[in-house]
Amino acid sequence: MADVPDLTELLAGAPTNWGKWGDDDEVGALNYLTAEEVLRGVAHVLTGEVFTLQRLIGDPKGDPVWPGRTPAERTMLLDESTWDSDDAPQYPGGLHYADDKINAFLQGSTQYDALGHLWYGGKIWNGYDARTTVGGLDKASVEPIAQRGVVGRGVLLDMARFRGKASLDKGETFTHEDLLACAEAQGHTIDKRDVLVVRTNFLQQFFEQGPAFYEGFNEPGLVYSPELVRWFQDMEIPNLATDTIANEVTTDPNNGVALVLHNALMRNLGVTLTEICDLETLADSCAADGRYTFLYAAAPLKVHRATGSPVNPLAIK
Ligand code: UVW
Repeated sequence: MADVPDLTELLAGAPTNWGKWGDDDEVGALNYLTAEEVLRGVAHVLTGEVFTLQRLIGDPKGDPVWPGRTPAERTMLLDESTWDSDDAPQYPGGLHYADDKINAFLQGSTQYDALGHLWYGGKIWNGYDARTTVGGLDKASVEPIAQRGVVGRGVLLDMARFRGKASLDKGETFTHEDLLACAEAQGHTIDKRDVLVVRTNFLQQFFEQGPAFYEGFNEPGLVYSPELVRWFQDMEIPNLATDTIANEVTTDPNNGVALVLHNALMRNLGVTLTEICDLETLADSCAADGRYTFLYAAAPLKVHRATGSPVNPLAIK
């Protein structure tokens, strides 16, 4: 990989939003989602239909995760069989109850990335020292994102339908120009401060292929260019949500670097990333009624110092 550039080299001189919201900011471009933006989103609620965008944790069909991570495991701790035992606790009145717990990657399932989740060159979002991640994120964890919530106007960009495919292919790329063309074909614009929700349906291949899905792992998605980064900055995009595991083409075909946009958008511009969404029911609805805009609302869990959090985002039409 000798000729693969380092991210420091590739993104030298790339724009950042560091300092834009103060030296102590931890939520980045979510600052764009003001009360006015919430009301702009609410104006797109016309029928009251609610779509939940989380994948099922513990889905018997499987649980796609980034290579090296494992799917969440749910363990039953108390159930009716527990209460047959002589050692079972007794509660007045004959109370029985069931308890369980999950052991889950906070970067697994449908999730929000904290802005400090990844980095290059020893600095995370806003210029904080990457040593602040040791033992847990002291800066730019998911906690302040969860504290404020994420609400605004969402737009679905159905790249799979736009390209006339059931799902995009391994390593297939698209640009912000393609997102704009997709929106135009869908009959709407992408406006400043929209939450972008991009459908590839690539994870259909996970459910069809099983473990073979991970061979030569290279998800489709947006691909880095200086113009794309400038567009995200100028459009003040607060949040990019997709139905892939990592929101962008895994390995940039132009330079061989992994997850360039996590760095160019999240670390540098403070754009939050929402991954592994299930957009199928929402996409069918949008295709049927021709309405691709909605109120987007998400409340990641408040987990102290965490790199991310499971979430069940809502799209309300
Ligand atoms: C990595 O952390 C590598 O990816 P993601 O943000 O998709 O969890």
